[in-house]
Amino acid sequence: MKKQWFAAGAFLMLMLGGCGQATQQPSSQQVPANAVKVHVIASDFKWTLDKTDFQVGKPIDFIVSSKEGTHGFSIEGTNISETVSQGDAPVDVVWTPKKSGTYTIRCNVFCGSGHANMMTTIHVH
Ligand SMILES: [Cu+2]
Repeated sequence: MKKQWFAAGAFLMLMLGGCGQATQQPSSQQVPANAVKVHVIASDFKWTLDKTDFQVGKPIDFIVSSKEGTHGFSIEGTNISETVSQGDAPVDVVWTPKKSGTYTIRCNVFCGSGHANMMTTIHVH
């Protein structure tokens, strides 16, 4: 009986460990109330954003979805990386820029002939 409880405990620890890792994913981040919302739509082979100018220190909530294929939403120079597939619910990706400048959003999941050029820029002021 004791052995079974130990096994159950070990299993629970593994589950909790897995959840701990999952919370580091942008998709499960809490979206701050003051975040600026921007809709991002991935398609073959471009990004469509309804906003491209942002402010230093103000959280951005990228609401990312794909209307065509599977793509990787990443921002160069950051650890932001999220895979989105056609048919999936939109994913919240929260990023707070610390420095002004021009940032490149790039696809980091191979998606076909136009993959290498699947990028766009945003501006942080
Ligand atoms: Cu791609």
